[in-house]
Amino acid sequence: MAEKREIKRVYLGLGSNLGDRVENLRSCIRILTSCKSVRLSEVSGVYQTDPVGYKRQPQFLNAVVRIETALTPKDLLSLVQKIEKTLGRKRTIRWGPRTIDVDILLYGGEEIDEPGLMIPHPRIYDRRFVLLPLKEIDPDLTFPDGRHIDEVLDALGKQQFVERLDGLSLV
Ligand code: X6L
Ligand code: MG
Ligand code: MG
Repeated sequence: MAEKREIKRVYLGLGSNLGDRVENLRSCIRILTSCKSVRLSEVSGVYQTDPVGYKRQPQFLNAVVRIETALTPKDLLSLVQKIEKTLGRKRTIRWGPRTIDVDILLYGGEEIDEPGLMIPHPRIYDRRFVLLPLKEIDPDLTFPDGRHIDEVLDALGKQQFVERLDGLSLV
């Protein structure tokens, strides 16, 4: 018998700004639900967002999903990278346009700092395009550093344009 691992609650950030953005997000979720090692438990709405980082690129659609999984952080990273590849992600310019981006935002309450794998995702605290869909799923979320999601959002202000699109469901 293989060793049993604990099941962790994990939040993934999804983003797309190339091709059929809604279909890219839906395909990503469909692949996740087809994985035996993953249970999809929540899906946020869809947010249209101004690009952050490299600004001369199309607007993004962003969303957050919550999953329960026994995969290790490294195995989960391999899985999301495989999904990005399947959905046609090409590594071109840094912070440039992509068909799909899947980021591991939070993994249980853990803090992980390994080469190529930082959890919580290092830029989670200054991105409204991540924080707003996260809050939609879990309005009482607290981060591993003990801060409540509202504290983080209040500290950030409103500088990044983020708009929730009504009537658009990913599942
Ligand atoms: C200074 C320098 C300030 C760089 C910010 C921010 C870099 C975010 C990269 C930054 C900086 C990123 C998305 C995006 C990207 C997305 C929206 C990134 C990676 N991904 N903008 N920009 N949604 N709205 O998913 O997040 S590139
Ligand atoms: Mg990424
Ligand atoms: Mg990202």
